[in-house]
Amino acid sequence: MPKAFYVTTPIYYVNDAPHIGHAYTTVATDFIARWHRQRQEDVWFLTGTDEHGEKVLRTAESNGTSPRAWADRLVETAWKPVLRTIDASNDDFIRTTEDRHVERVKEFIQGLHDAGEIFEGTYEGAYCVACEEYKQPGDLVEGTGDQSGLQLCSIHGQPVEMLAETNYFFRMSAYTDRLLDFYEQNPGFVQPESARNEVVSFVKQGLQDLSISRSTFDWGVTVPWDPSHVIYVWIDALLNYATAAGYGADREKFDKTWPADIHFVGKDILRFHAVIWPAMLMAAGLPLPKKVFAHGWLLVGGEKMSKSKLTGIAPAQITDTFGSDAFRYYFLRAIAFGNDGSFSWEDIAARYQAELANGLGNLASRVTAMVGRYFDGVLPAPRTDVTDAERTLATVAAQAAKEADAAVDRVAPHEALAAVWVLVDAANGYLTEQQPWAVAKDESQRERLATILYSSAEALRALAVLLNAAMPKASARLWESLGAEKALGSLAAQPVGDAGRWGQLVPGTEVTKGEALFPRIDPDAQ
Ligand code: ME8
Repeated sequence: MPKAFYVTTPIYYVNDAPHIGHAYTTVATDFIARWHRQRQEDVWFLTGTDEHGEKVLRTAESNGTSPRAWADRLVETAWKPVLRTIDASNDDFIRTTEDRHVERVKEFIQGLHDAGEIFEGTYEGAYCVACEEYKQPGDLVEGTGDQSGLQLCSIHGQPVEMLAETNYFFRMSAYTDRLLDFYEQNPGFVQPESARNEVVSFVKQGLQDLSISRSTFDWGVTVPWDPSHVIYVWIDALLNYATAAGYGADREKFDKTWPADIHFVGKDILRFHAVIWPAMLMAAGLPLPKKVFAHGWLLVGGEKMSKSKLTGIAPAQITDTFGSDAFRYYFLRAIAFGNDGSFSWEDIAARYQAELANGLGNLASRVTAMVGRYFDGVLPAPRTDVTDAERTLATVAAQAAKEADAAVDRVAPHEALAAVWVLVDAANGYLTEQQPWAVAKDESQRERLATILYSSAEALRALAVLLNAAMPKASARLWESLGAEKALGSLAAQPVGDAGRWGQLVPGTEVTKGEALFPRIDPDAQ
């Protein structure tokens, strides 16, 4: 049985509603999932919510409700709907409060206990509730102003709390060398390079044992051998990737999906995924994920978005104006994946106008309108007068397909889209040079006109296939307007590796202009 290509997003905390930072990770994961499906691979794409722990508990309490009721509300009114807003094609959605997760987490932890990987001990240290993590002195900064004299978490800028607890610990220190060997033998495990370097130098300092239970509150998975403790939320959360894949419950599904091919995460949670998670899996004797990719921060006004600072933007604020395709395109194209990137309304509006409306949209409407006007909406056959201009366009299409596919293997969506845009620009340039509207005036040039329009339609066909992962709605509409469904089958069934093969559209097919792919935006709407 061939293994499915398995990709994940983090499971997000339900303490608040999603903003564009969360949507960014999910869109990138979705793009990679859809691209692999377009390669005709079997893909399994998981997302979900992280519902236990002190952070969610405190939020629920301050809203005068139970954590369970709070989580139910946020999942149904915010986290699941946002997936539709951004057109995510996830195959499953896991909640850490579901039985299928809770029961398997208990079994996993019991297994580590039975294997002697867990011991009882005490720990005293600085805890950041926003991170749900004990902090090392190097992770803290001195407060200033109102907060002077306080130690702050360097990620959240909030004061840490001193905690002292008798807890259960995982012997993570025993995994320092094994992890370093693993990173050495699997140089692509942590990406990008900067993230890998950070992880390796962190582990080289030597790992401490990890506190994996809490006894000061009870919102979590009960420790099976000691019901007065709940399992530390991060241990519980990381296991979602296994429990959703059928670990301990569905052997066939687990064998088909495990291990994950890429865990997509933001750089804030890199260490959990690249250090703690593989150590847990080593202790349990399970195969390790193939890759953890940590992307950068999405910045608004130069700062990391934060709900508390009110810089958090809900995805629907953007999709209501620009649509989900433009949302996806913008974040995938404008930010070099792995680096920090800034969002601004001016930037998305400018790209929408230049690249989507004027670039791709205009190309599609010009070509389909001319087939309508000059050939009664029936795709003409190319003739024998093929020139270098057509040959060049065909070569550009083949090159775009090849380069985009290679960029996806490097987990570089921005490079994949840049490669595809070379074809958008080339096709627009081809029309400008060939001037089919002028050629149409000369009745003796009907054959030339047929060749130009067939070739332009072929570029659009290739674009529909190559853009389906980034902009599924626009690509489906383009496919429909080319009449390609009848002649070539569904868009989903077009292998991406074949997108650049020239001459697939069948002459005689009905072509329709349809609505603009990217309509003009009312400048006052933002
Ligand atoms: O950490 N820029 O959940 P979380 C880019 N439950 N990405 C951002 C972002 C920003 N400004 N803000 C958030 C958790 N993200 C845990 C995960 S996984 C087993 C458990 C994205 O709700 C980014 O992917 O705090 C980041 O890692 C994630 O949201 C954190 O989501």
